[in-house]
Amino acid sequence: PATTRDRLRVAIQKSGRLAEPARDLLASCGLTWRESRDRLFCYGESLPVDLLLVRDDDIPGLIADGVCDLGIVGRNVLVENDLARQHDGGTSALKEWRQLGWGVCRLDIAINDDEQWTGPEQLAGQRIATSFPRTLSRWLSDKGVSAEVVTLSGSVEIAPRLGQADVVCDLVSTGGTLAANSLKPVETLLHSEAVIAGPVAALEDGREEIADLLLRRMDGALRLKE
Ligand code: PRT
Ligand code: ZN
Repeated sequence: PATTRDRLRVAIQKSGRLAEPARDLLASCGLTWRESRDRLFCYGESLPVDLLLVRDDDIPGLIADGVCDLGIVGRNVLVENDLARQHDGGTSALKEWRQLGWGVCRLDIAINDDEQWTGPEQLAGQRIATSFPRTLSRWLSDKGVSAEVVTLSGSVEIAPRLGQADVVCDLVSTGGTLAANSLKPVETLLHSEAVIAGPVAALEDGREEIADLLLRRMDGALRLKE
């Protein structure tokens, strides 16, 4: 990095499922902050820890590029980005520093609920809609199955009804959304939860010390919740 940075920068989701629990967790570590007018940046007052409020999909890239030091993100997003990076010839730049135990969900294959499931080979030649193409492709190649991956950014569960796909690969928590779309889960590709993502390498310019302090407090806060 061209410039030194002596404050820790943590990326969290601006709005969505992980936004509030992430802020609650940081607040339980004694963090207070001042929000910028545009609500994209929070300046840490009680500790030298600033927050960047972004889309969850942007979090791995921000850490990999060194713009942020840590992030709170679903494992599903971290894995997908990591596979994309490997696909582009890069190496894994990120790892999970902590598992947070909330934001729990699965990445599942789901088929029409009136169909029988005999196993992954049944997917051969089928069109599978997903927002996680790399994770799905890796799973398919692990299973030795050749299928067509249809990448959609949202509303994956209605793709079969729209004729865009035969099968879906989507995040599931209660299963209510699948059921409402006459789909049933048949295989799990990934068990996910919110994690603290950070670089594989150590932080620089004294930020490692701040991160240690924050993570120690976080461990305390997470233990209290158990
Ligand atoms: O705007 P931004 O890009 O930041 O947000 P997003 O829309 O991409 O993400 P968001 O807020 O929906 O989810 C953030 C993270 O929450 C995900 O990456 C997961 O790690 C985690 N998570 C946990 C979930 C779910 N549970 C979940 N159920 N993410 C999405 N869902 C969706 C799922 O895609 C499906 O549409 O909820 C529906 C299924 O829920 P059930 O309960 O009916 O099974
Ligand atoms: Zn997203």
